[in-house]
Amino acid sequence: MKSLLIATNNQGKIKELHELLDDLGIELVTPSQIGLNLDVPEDGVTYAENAVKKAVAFARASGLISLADDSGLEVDALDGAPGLYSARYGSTNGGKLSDAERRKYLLSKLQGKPRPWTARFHATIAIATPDSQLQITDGFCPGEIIPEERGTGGFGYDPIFLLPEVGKTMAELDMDEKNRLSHRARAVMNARGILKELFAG
Ligand code: ITT
Repeated sequence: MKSLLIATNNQGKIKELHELLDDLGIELVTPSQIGLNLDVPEDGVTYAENAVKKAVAFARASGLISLADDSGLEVDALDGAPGLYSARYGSTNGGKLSDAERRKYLLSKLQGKPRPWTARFHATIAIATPDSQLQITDGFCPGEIIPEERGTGGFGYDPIFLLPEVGKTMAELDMDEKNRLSHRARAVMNARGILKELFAG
């Protein structure tokens, strides 16, 4: 059976993608499981460009069909920041902040700005074959940033991202709920059909 490479080094994404794709009956492998240590520069100007760069680089290096996710948090009061730079937000040449430090940094940027701090998560999924056939899907999840952390699930900005209709932060959702509502879940919904076709033959 051919395998699908989950082309990410983010453990939070790996967990969610497993839950979202395991029922397809396709064997999922991670870069570390196949001994692949690849750090792809994310210098594109769109999520799609970065997702494609990651998917293509991993597919070429592994010889496997590869699925990459490029995602970010867009906060209206910050003109869409951190957006494409969500993973590196607040980082300096001295190093990358932890998830908790980045949440603190984001909240410091919002101090004094009127609430609600409306925001959305955006995920773009790119699927690449080793010969560089490409497919792209997108998903969004609207919500708002809150000043106090709530919940311990998920990763990244989840504890300060409230889904007003549910009354919970992303970090208060269990995995099933997050995987029904999240930007990543919505992007994967559309990717599932593409994967079924690619792995059917
Ligand atoms: P890979 O490139 O290896 O996939 P990464 O963490 O660098 O891992 P991105 O460049 O796509 O991934 O950065 C996305 C960042 O956006 C991520 O590090 C989080 O800070 C944030 N983010 C994305 N999806 C999220 C989610 O579901 N919950 C919380 N934060 C999220």
